[in-house]
Amino acid sequence: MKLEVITYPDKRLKQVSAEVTRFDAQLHEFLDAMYATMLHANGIGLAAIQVANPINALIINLPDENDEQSRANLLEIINPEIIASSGHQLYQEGCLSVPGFYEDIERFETVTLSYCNRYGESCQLQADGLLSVAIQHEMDHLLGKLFIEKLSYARRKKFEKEYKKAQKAKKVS
Ligand code: Y12
Ligand code: CO
Repeated sequence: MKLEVITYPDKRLKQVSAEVTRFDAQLHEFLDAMYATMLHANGIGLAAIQVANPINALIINLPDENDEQSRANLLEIINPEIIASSGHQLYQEGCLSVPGFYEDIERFETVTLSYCNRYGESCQLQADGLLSVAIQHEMDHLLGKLFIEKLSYARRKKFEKEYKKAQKAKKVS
């Protein structure tokens, strides 16, 4: 099943997500629907809030060396917490909830994460590079934050103007 990805400036994206307490069939069905939705939209990461479900769940599926995404590489991350971080990196980010806009954002280079998998089992993961960026980007969604909130004042103003113009053009076409 495919779900609707909600887009900026939808206020639901500002909600703070709640802890997941039930690791049951309903959660598994929802995670499967998130994956189908993300692949259909050509995404590599998606937080539950982006499909209007404010729970602490996110998925990440980075392409492999052949530029292909597969379920074998799917990370399902529930109730995540960053327990260590170090360094800094700049990466050009995009978001399915902010279509058509990409910008360099500063993030930690390396993060260590504790989280649960879909069965409620405790897991730990250390990530750097693109995976680290994706984790930090998706975890911001769980706090109701979008990457555009990290832009400078001038860049944000320019974004708002360009985004509104693009939205208007989409409506008439
Ligand atoms: C690095 C930076 C950010 C993330 C978060 C996950 N972001 C995405 O998965 C973004 C996907 C995306 C896909 C788009 O659609 C196509 O390219 C066809 C897109 O373009 C439009 O919407 C026009 C924008 C973003 C992970 C790692
Ligand atoms: Co996003």
